[in-house]
Parts: sequence; C-alpha cells; structure tokens
Amino acid sequence: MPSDLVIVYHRQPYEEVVVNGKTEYRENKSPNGIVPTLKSFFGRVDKGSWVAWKEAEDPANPDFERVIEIDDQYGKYTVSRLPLTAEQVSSFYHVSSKEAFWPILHGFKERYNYDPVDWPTFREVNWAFAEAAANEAAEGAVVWVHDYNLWLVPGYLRTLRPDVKISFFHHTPFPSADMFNALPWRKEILESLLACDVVGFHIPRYVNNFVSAARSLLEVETMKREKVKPEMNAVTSALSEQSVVTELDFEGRRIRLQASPVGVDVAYIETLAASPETEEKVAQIKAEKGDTKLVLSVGRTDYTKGGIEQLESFERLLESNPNLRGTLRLMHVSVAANANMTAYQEIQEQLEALAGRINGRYGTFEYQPVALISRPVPFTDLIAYYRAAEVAWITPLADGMNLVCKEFCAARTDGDGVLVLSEFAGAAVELGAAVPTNPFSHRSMDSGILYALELPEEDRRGRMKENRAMVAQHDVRFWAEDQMQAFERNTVTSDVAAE
Ligand code: GDG
Repeated sequence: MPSDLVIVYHRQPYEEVVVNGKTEYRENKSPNGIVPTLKSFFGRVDKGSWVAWKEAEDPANPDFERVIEIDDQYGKYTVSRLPLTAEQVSSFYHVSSKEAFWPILHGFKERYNYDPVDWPTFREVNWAFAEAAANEAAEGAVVWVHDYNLWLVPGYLRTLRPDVKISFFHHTPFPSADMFNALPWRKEILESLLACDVVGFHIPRYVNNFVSAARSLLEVETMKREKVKPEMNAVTSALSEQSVVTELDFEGRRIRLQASPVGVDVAYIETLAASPETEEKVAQIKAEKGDTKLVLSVGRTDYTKGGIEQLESFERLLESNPNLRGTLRLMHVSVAANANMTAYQEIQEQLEALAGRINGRYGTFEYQPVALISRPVPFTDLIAYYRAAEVAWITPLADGMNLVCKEFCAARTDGDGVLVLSEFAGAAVELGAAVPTNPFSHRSMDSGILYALELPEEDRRGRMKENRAMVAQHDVRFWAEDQMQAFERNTVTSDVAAE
C-alpha cells in the first residue's frame, strides 16, 4: 500500500539487533533526538514510509530485505532500506558531504576539499533515494527530505513524481552566495531545492542566505517577505534578521521558505531530570566536586564546534586568575562521529594536547582542571551533569541550531545554572537571555565565562526562566508541526511589502 507520508532520512528509525541468528528491530534505546518526533507523524496518516540507507556488499543482491514493515507504538509503517556499497557511502557521505559541503555550509572555505568529490556517485546515490521515495509515495503524498547529503533528491523526485508535495529541511546553516558559490555544483543544487514546495531552515538568516544564493544564479522572484517575530530575533545574536523571505517564484512555481528552529523533547528531559536515579547521580557529582565550580561543554569533535578555542580560553582564564586554580573545573565532552576522518583526528589530537597542557600547568594530584571525555556519556548521566554544573559553555564557531544548549535549559527545572552561548549558534536568536560570547574574540570568550561565573543568583534565575520558557515554546513538536503546516501557509499575507 502506498504511503501518504514518506520521510527520507539517512539513519534507520530503529536499532537492528541479531538475536539467535534472527534480526529484531527495536526502538532506539534513547528516545532523545528528532527521530521519535518524525515517527510520531506516522500516527496521523493511513500509511507512512521511511527511506534510509543500509550498507550492502552487492546492492543488486543485498543480504537483507529491502522493504520491511514495522509495527511499534508509532503505528504501522514501512522502512525502505536502500542498499549502498561501502564505497558509495564513503564517497557521497564522508567525502562529498563532509569534506566539500560541510566546510562551506559552516563558512570554512580554507577547509574545503573539492578534489576527491565524485559527483557522478553523489548524483547516483541521490537518484536512488529519490527512486525509493517515489516507489513508496501515494498520489499527492508528502515527502519530507532531510539534510544536505540529499540535496539532489527533490529535483529527481519532481521529475519522477510531479504529483507529490516535497519538503526539504536543512539541519546545518545555509551560507550566503559568497560562500555557497564556492561549490562548483551550486546551480544544480539550487535548482533541485527550488523543485520543492517547502524549503525549511532553522532560522531566518539561513533562509535569506538561501535566497541570496538562488538570486545570484537563477531568475527567482521574491513574492513575500515577513517581519521576523521577536522570539526569533535576539539582538545579542550575530545571526539576527529583521525580515525574512517566505515565498519565492521560480519558473511559475511557488516555493514556501520556512524558518522553524529544531527543539528538544522538553517533556522527556524533564521526566529524566526528576527521576530518583538522576537525583542520586547529581548528588554524587556534587559530593565529588565539593566547593569547586563545574563548567560543562558538550559537542561532537568537529572544528565547527570551537573546542580548541574554548580550551585556549580556559587556559587563559586560569593563567590570569590564580584564584580560580583549584576552584574551577571544565568537563569537556567531545565525541567523534567520524573518527576515521583525518580532519577530525587532527582536532582530537589538538584537544588532547591542550587538555594535557592545561592539566600539566595547573593541575595537582588532587585537582585536574580539565576532564576531556572522548567517549559518549549515557544521556541519563548527561542530564545529571547538566543539573550539577554551574555553567554550560557552548561556543561553536558555526552551528545550524545546537541542541545541547536547549537540553541544558530543559534539564534545569531547579531554575538555576548559567548558559554561555556563542553568537554564531542558530539557537542564539531564540535564547536572548543566555550570556552571549563571540568565539572569534579572546576578550569576549574570556570575559563571557568570567561574567557567568560571577553572576548573582537572582540574575542567574531570571535568565534561566526566560531561556526555559523559550525552549519549552519551541520544542521538538513545535518544529515538526511548523514544518508540516508550511504547506498550508502559502496564502499568508505579509506585513512587509514584497520586493
Ligand atoms: C546537527 C547540526 C543541529 C553529544 N554528546 C553526547 C550526546 N550528544 C548529543 C547531544 C545532542 C546531540 O548529540 C548534538 O546535537 P547538536 O544540535 O548540538 O549538534 P549536531 O550533531 O551537529 O547536529 C546542529 C542539529 O543537527 C539538529 O537539527 O542543531 O546544528 O549540526 O542531542 O545531547 N549524547 C549522549 N552522550 C554524549 O556524550 N548521550
């Protein structure tokens, strides 16, 4: 039976476990993240499908069933597993997406590596995703495609199935034309995205950047522009915009552009935060740290996350404030998602060298200033650290949204704790009550963390109250609803004149 809703996402929506030689499909151990929210939409349609890839030695003859039926608490849905060889995955995902697109999306032209990109393979894999989605979709179905590694899917899908409604969501930033056009495939990518009915981004800045790139190469016309709502326009952020384009015309078709910030599952995080196990873990951490203050930093090992710049700032802090030696600790959780990629290995080595140097310079037998954690911390423990820390120090150089800062606020049901947040994280446009910091400036990084450490309780609570309200308002369900409702919004009138 064809599906009314097809989600195209790189990861499979469950864990595959082999028990006594038989494959079982289990719900992800941690219901954290956007996958459960996406699956919850299957409960609203007669039939849903999920398209993801699965590695196969011989894609023409995979050693697994291509299409399987899942029946879980979210309802019945189909998962179509696209068989790809290890070489195809490496080429389209690890090389083209991570070495060429990722640096450009985040504004790092100097890290961009064009040479190893195999564009025909990128096209081939994207075509295969589009075909799989086309096979699953019912007449007039909604197909929701996720992220830049599937950039060409909308264009191919439009050719295969002119009847379906296509929505595409970018989880990364979208850069301005000056940066985006460094990609030689720029026109092909933009034409594909303009085949969508809805193109979604986290924040208005990325929408306007997309429009600037599209206008630089194609005859697109701005049909509507709206004033940005105050809750998406914190003046402390480097990413604020006053107005945002919400509708384009391209070759006679209307395309809705939508800024919907991804949020976290506040209800789930609050339940975890209230559990006796978490309380016990928090008490244990607090007893262990005694009077020392804990600054917490969590993120993937990636140059965009600003880990090096943060450790350097922490070193300067201890250097110029001898009173902080012995009384301040930094827990820096940095987990590698792509451990075998050279760029990430280099960052890991630099983080280790810096943490070692700081501990060597300022540590004693009893006191270690930096705890560098390279292995994933269980999510339940992470919640306990969020609750036990005095400060969350989240300082990416560029970040589409950043969910860690939102998880921190959601976990602080006690109303205390200070968030220091980079002006360059998408979340900064919403979290105007965070202490802003500019990771490109030593002075701003050093004064931001010092300011947070010295903030009186009343101010801490005032800021946290505001941030928590925003995180609750823009939770993960708000994001998904907002994206899905965009199909119906093409008739909204604007209060700022169209250009
Ligand atoms: C992309 C965009 C955008 C991290 N360490 C551990 C751990 N984590 C979890 C966090 C959080 C997630 O990983 C990281 O989310 P982010 O949003 O910070 O970053 P990306 O992975 O880069 O995600 C980003 C996002 O997509 C959504 O659209 O916000 O900008 O780059 O949930 O908790 N979880 C556990 N242990 C760890 O050690 N359990």
